Amino acid sequence: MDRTFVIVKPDAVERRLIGEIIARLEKKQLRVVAAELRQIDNATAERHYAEHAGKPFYGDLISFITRSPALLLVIEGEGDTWKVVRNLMGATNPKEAAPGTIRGDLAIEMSENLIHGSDSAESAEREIGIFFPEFG
Ligand code: D4T
Repeated sequence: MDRTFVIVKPDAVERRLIGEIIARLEKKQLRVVAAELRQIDNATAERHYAEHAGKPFYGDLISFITRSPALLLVIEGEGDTWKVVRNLMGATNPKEAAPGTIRGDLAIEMSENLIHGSDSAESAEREIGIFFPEFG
């Protein structure tokens, strides 16, 4: 089985979109194999977003991802699961995300784009290790 890591971000939880987002993943025949509603602490957010440290949007990104609870998910599929999830998510900028994708249908601002999904098999392994060490 092939796993990836997803965050249903604070904006999605605040907007009552947990069900809508999980439904889209499940309809694609992906499985939820771990789930936890957790307010991400600063140290964990900084570890997760280390690649963005120093960028102009970094401070706002850390404030956003830690501002209220997020739903952390490990998602399982038959292969290339990270890619399947990224395709369902749509482009990072919701204004450019295709209709039919989660961001294309449900988001409008880059800073509030509802969902994170690992961008490679290596990232998936790293991120599952950060958020669900017992799965590592
Ligand atoms: P995440 O990591 O949240 O799944 O988003 P992406 O993988 O699609 O995009 P990313 O890593 O490039 O960006 C991380 C996060 O930062 C926000 N962001 C990004 C922002 O607010 N302004 C920006 O200019 C960029 C590039 C959105 C997603």
